[in-house]
Amino acid sequence: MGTLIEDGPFNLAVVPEKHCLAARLRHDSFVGELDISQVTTIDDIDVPVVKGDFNALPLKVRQFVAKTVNKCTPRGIWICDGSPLEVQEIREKMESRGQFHRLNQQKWPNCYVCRTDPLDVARVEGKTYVVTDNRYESVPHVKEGVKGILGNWMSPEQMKQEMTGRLPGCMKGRTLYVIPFSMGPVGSPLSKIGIELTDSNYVVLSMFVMTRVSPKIWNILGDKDFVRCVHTLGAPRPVENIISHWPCNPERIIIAQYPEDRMIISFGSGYGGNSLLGKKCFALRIASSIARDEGWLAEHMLIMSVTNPAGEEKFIAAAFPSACGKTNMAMLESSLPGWKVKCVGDDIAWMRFDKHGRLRAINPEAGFFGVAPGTNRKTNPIAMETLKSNTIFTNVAMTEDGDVFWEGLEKYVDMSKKFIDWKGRDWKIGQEGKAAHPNSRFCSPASQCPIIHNRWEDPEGVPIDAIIFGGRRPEGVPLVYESFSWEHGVMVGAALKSETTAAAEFKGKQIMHDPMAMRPFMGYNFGDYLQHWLNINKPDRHMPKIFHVNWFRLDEQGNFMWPGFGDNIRVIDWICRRCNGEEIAQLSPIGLLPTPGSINTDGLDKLDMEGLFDLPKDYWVEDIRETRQFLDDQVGEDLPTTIQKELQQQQERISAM
Ligand code: OXD
Ligand code: MN
Repeated sequence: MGTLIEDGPFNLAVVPEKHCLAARLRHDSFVGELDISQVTTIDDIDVPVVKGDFNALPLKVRQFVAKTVNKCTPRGIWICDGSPLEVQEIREKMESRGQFHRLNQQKWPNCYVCRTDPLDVARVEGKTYVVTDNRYESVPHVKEGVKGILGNWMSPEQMKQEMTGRLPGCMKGRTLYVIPFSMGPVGSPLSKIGIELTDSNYVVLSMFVMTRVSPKIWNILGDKDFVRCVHTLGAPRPVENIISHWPCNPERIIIAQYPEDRMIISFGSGYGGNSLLGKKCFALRIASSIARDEGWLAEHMLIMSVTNPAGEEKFIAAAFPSACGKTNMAMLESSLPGWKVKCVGDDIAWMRFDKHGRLRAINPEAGFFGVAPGTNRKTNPIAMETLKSNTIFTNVAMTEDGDVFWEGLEKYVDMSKKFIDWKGRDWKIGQEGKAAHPNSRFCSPASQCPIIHNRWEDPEGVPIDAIIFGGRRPEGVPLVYESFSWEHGVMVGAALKSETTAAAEFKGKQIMHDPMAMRPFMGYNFGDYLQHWLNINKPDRHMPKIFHVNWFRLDEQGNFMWPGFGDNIRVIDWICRRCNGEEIAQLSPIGLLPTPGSINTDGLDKLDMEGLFDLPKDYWVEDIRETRQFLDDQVGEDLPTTIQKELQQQQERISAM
């Protein structure tokens, strides 16, 4: 039995009973001794409210706060309103405590640098768990003896133990901030509400940028459900040996997603995706699970629009593993005259079909949390414009006179100045070690992006014409190919691989599988996820075409074969023309390749186009063998038969090459 819910203007979805609110909140591992059903006013809890009106909050929020307060024992409660005044107040406090370093305010208005403990610099995938009663709700049946890499599962009982060992008193001496936020435009039928409780003021200011924080949330909440997010640095006061004024507890980090309860508890890290819970934890892990139940998609994808010189606009959603240049692509500056690119989002897409069968996408976020190193006026001039004001920089370097610096800006900053590196030490060019951490970030409001699409907050979403998968593939993989069908495209996504980057805890360069670019962000069994992708293909829907791109192929000397960046528009042009049905594609064993000359290379220095599309047989024989093995090992019996068939057929085509 399910419950019929209205999920936006387009669809009615049947939500399985177990995912309805009344049946949920079973795994509440931090319920304390307090009987929360008794909490109705501030008099029922012991902790003072420093800011805001606790009694005016919806009852279920009061109870959620009360539970957390009871367990984590902060010294006060601060109910955020996200106003400029509040930002200023918190910022000033952070500056006076040495947590924020002011940049030259003439040049960088309202911009600050924050430095973290060097042990807290990236997402910690190994300590991130999906918690469900049944293990196979969360992760696939891996082959015996294989370590699964498509998510980590923990039982509610074990997670309760883990949390019981961590949460009691974990906010002692700190303020608990209550952040009401919307993922997606406030009030849009495609949006979802979250409440994050955190003891980190850095998280508060970053959430103000990355999500829509507003007291309006209390009014629209009504009897709607919300995603419960609890974040703690895990560093109760007094703390000894705080490094860079960044309290955290790296040895004890644990991040728990409870999809059945729509709840997140994150302990020990203040950094990025570990602590800004609206981002990866909610908008991908929890949302992908909600999306499965409600018949839509929550994906690790940028959203952009391109308009050709004839004025025809297309919207594209593109999935690339972390730090493969999604932000650069979303803000591409066309090298071809007459093309216009507009950005809707750079990291996450929520997509669902409307009643006309068009796939509509919104960007649930309100800001960019972009990797700084490598960003400059050549690689991403639009990002450089975007981050000029109201930006929180984390783990970048500074110059003595309040400029920011990171690797990639050498040509744009006076290198004779004195520098302070991301650890706060003196630094100069040529010395060993990087000035900025490779995963250092800028956190900037999306509204400041000079090419933000005027429909980026359209509550209806934008209509997606093409879906692109891509990764860093130094060898063997052509610049672009198109899938034969939706099913083949899902297989192409499932087979996605890329060279590892600094966004997570991995060391060294290696080609890693990152199916659908969702490996670190899966909220439920990856086999079921692929089946969900297959299921959404219905005869009355306009299914977008699916493509794969690789900007990163190297020649024998180790040089990039394709100029990339603004010239990627040439590939996008081909993709758009394919969406219009132009006959500019030819069959190959792995998909449809551009016919010779169909990619516009006018004005480019001589390129080895043949080399860019070469399919070395040995490479592909091994690639498909390895991919099948990977999916067999990792997804096992959960791999949909349709995908198994697609893999089999691809292998046969490659063998016959
Ligand atoms: C990100 C990531 O920060 O994917 O967007 O790691
Ligand atoms: Mn990302």
